[in-house]
Amino acid sequence: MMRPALALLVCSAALLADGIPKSEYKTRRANLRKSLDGVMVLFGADESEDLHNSFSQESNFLYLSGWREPGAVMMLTPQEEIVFLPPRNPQEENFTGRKTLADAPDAQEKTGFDKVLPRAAIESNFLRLIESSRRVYTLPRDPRAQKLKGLAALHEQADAGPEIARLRVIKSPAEVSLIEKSTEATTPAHLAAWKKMKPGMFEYEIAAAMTNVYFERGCERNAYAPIVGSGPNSVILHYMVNHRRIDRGEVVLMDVGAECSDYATDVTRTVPAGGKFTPRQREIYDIVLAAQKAAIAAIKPGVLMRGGPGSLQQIAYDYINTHGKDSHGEPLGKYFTHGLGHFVGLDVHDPGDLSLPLQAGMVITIEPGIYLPEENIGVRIEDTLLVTQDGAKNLSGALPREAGEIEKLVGK
Ligand SMILES: [Mn+2]
Repeated sequence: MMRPALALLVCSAALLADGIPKSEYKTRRANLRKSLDGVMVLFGADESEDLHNSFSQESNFLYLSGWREPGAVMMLTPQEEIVFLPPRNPQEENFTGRKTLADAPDAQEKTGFDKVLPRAAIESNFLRLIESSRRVYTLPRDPRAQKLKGLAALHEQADAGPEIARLRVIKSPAEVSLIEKSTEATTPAHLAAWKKMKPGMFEYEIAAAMTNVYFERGCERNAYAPIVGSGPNSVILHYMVNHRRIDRGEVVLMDVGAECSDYATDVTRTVPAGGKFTPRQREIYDIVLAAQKAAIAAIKPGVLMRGGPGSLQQIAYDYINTHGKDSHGEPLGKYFTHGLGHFVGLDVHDPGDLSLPLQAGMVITIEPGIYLPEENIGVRIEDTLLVTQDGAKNLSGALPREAGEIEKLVGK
């Protein structure tokens, strides 16, 4: 009696290994192909000898195919879609395992492409497809596209990136749940760090305590190198060395997020190392928090992230610039030294045009900060949010932000 149920379970797990149904990839390609005026060529990531990082598929390629084997190439036109797979390389397979071949009987089913050809057929198919095309779309920074572009010297050259980003900025329900999964694994990571935090610990110990939590929950990567900056390091925006010993009386800024099933999240909190903010730290903290709340409250479709009055960036900046002073009595706006946020998805800094009005289905961060090098105080508070029809859903909202709540949890 057990067997049929078990078989069903195994089968659905295989189809939905990453949570995105195969049919969704096909729909994404169909939507992209409709907007093309020519042929798009995309190169997937190649097998690399870099032992520092595990194989990671190029994110546009992954978005359009879900394909996780190295060395693939795709060509898309309004009429056709083809994926090209590399030939067998026994030497490489020794190290990294068997790969799917273009003539494998299940190649179509596995890739989701009706046409699967060997890489040797790239040039002939490209020449065939450009005959009836006006434009050739490639990722301009990809050196592997140069040779094909040379074969289409008289065609108009276009950047594939923005075309794909137009789709990538709006997340499907399946994508939102994967970002939620990464975020839900990141929340307890931050809480674990607060619990463990005490003066005398090293930044890397805190980073390890955090990443352990989400790796144990099945997340395969950090969404970005963990940032744990104490005292003077809290004012360095992308501090990733994590080698300093945390001192009493300092703030510790933790910008740490998981990547689970290829989707990132991005969460920052700043806490007092000894469990209690000094009055000055608390003053700065509360200004950053209020600026973040003001920006989040203003999120809705149609609002601008940046550029112009009424934009979220302006709302956060204005709050910071009209509250508190630096040690010279000057306003604090100039210490908010970076953008208010960015898109999050397959990449932690997901592509997309941040100057366009927000739309429901976008996932963004809101991360104001104040960095005062003269006082060794850096505070950033960052959440990952889904833009909804009438506002926003804070996906990392389960992680406390109020100074009083944080103080109750640090070192306990
Ligand atoms: Mn961020």
